[in-house]
Amino acid sequence: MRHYKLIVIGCIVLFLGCKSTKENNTISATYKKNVLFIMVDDLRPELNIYGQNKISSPNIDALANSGITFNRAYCNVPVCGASRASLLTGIRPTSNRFLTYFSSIKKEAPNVLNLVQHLKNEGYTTISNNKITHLKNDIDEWDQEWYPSENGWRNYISEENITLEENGKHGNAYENIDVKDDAYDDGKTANKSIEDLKKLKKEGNPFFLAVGFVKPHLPFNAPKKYWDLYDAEKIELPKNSVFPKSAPRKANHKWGELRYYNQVPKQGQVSETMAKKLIHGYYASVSYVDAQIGKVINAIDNLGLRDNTVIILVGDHGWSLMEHGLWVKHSNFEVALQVPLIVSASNIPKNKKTNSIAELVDLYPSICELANISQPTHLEGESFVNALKNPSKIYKNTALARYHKGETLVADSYFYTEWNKKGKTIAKMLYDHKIDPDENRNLVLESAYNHIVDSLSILHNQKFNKL
Ligand SMILES: [Ca+2]
Repeated sequence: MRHYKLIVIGCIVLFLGCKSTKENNTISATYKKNVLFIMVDDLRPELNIYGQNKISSPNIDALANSGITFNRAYCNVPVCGASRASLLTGIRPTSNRFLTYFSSIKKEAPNVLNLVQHLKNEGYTTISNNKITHLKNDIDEWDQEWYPSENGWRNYISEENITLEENGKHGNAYENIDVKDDAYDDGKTANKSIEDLKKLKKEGNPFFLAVGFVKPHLPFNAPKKYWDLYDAEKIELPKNSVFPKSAPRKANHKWGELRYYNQVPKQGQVSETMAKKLIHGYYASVSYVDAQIGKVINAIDNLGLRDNTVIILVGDHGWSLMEHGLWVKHSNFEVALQVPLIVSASNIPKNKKTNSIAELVDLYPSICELANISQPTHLEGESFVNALKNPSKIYKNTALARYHKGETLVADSYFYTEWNKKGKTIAKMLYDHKIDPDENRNLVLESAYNHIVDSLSILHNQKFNKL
């Protein structure tokens, strides 16, 4: 027994001694995994890995081949600022928190231990490159918060667009000119991130490198070579390009974000020519950002960092490219709620997909578990690491999302949304993705589904009333 005690004391002394030596950096760096967190603004899962085969994205495809793709990942609110604030604090949007473009972590969750602060407390070097929070300086704890320019997000290069902007207007909703990748901000962001990785490797501290690419957010500005990947004649409109008669009016919106741009009509649908140009521009922007993602991941590989780095690629919400006659995000349809989510790490399977549901609020606890650090008790999501380790098993089958008063419950194949006002339900819609994956047939209007609507409504109230 005495011998055992001596060994324990010896180990404690050795451990404490280790903590004060420089070698401990190596030990903790091995134990605490690095995280490369790639957030792509407005990237919907219209990618080859989701069986779409319309967009050229070889680097995202390669990342998926090296890890797990979530077939069913959802944002908790389809608005940039609110979605990112929820993700980075690990708490859900509610009827009075994280609702808009301007949602602020500092103002709306000032006492919540955000992910960056937590990682920093755990000894991480934390860097934000370009758009991670929507508002600049909304998290004080970054070791570095870097932006490629001070000129705002729209980042035009053509004389026509710059002149429009100088005259107080928005430029066009897209730009196709023959420039190098780093003429635009995302190319600069990739270059900066590669330089960071070189420095971070030398320093040897565990790191959280958050890289926020701003395409394919409007305007769809991408170098010509990415536009040239697509034949404009072959761009197609979605099959359901008209707002469905059975959907409630509450589900409709005016896609105001797009209407600011030059030549976009202030009301009514865009012309077919413009619709196809917008879709082409979105595809080109995704291919452009895909190339930048590839550069950063190649740097991870070339620096020998892959084994000890978790790579996460995620979008902040979905996007409508004329489905239901709608554009932009800002709706409760699945196309605005679903996000791409890929995780690659040395200790999880490769080239697999999971149908287990993930929500963006689950990222904070999942990052903690993947990085081997503690999970704060305030977190409202749950770690999806089990689904990474065993992708064929369903660990979670529900998700919650809200857009203003519209509250969506995803439960298995059902997508059920309610709008409530002063305690009364004023509109609802239900889609069953087994029979209607494009959400064109509102089952609330069909009596055969009354019992399902009733039970989903009860579950919806249970889930949302807790928030
Ligand atoms: Ca966004």
